[in-house]
Amino acid sequence: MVRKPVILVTGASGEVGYGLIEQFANLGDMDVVALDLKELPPEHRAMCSTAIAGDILDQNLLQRLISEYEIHAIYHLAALLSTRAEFTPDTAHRVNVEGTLNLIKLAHEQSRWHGHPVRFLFPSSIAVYGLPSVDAKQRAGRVREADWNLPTTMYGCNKCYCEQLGRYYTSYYQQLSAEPQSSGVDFRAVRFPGLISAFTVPSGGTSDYAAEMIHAAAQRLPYACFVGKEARLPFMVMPDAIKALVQVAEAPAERLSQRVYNVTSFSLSAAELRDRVRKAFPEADISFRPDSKRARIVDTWPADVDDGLAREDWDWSPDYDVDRAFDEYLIPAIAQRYAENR
Ligand code: AKB
Repeated sequence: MVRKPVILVTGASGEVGYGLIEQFANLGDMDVVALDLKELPPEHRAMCSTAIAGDILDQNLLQRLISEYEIHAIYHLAALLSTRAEFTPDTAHRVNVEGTLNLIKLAHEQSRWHGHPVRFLFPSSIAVYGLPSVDAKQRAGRVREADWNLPTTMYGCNKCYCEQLGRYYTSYYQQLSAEPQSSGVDFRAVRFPGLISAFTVPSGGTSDYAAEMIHAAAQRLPYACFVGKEARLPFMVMPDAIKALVQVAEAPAERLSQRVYNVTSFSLSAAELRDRVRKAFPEADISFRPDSKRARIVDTWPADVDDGLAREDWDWSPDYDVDRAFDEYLIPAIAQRYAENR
């Protein structure tokens, strides 16, 4: 039985999933198998060679993927985000950790079958960081990958552990065996800052206030921000997130000095964000009603990150700085989206 060479995208019905599937459709030279608990909407299903509604914890489904497809790359996007994971930590562990290990093992198995390394792309997060106080956060400035890996959320712990699992499978798998062999897993992770899309609104995250504020203003809905005015985070718009994943995937392995990279575009306080939204939507009713517990999570995440290694090792640079992000991508697309609905 001839197995079809494909790329597997898990969490395909999520924000990053849509963007990635569209990118591959534009590139047009890859067969994509999309996997998500939720059915893909028809327009995205049409862009994939196969769209499967299924669970990454379902061993029968994973065995089926192994027998039916020759998978050369896995974009493993399926995950419960930080706020949601705090309410269901056990489920978060199962999905975020056991699910990821299932897919890493699938990559290993696939590589054994077709004899080529399987590129495993993993969206990690600034949630792996844990700054002990707002003062420490201010002093830390642009945080490097090796600093402050002290996550304070289940999601952050999950991402941190999975980064280490990926490093282990890539470089140390079965190191005690008589003839150690490569696992065939070529793990590459980017630590995403808060992501903002013009076409989807996030759910279950703690950096979601940024997208929520913009989308609410465009719909002329009042928005009470759950963090304080001074809360600062690094952000990136969705096209740059897709660019980072595809670019690190294409980087020659010999150029990678490590397997986990910071990437970012701009850093904004919630007040600066409000000002930019108000510039586009002067009538916007934006208030600040901090949720102390969620706001504390944001206070433990860095105000900015140092993505110098990504720039050095695989020529990373975002296409959208803060001005382009708002003036050329977010505001025009979001304003049009809701104007059409009015
Ligand atoms: C979240 O808020 O959970 C995510 C993230 C920062 O990884 N958006």
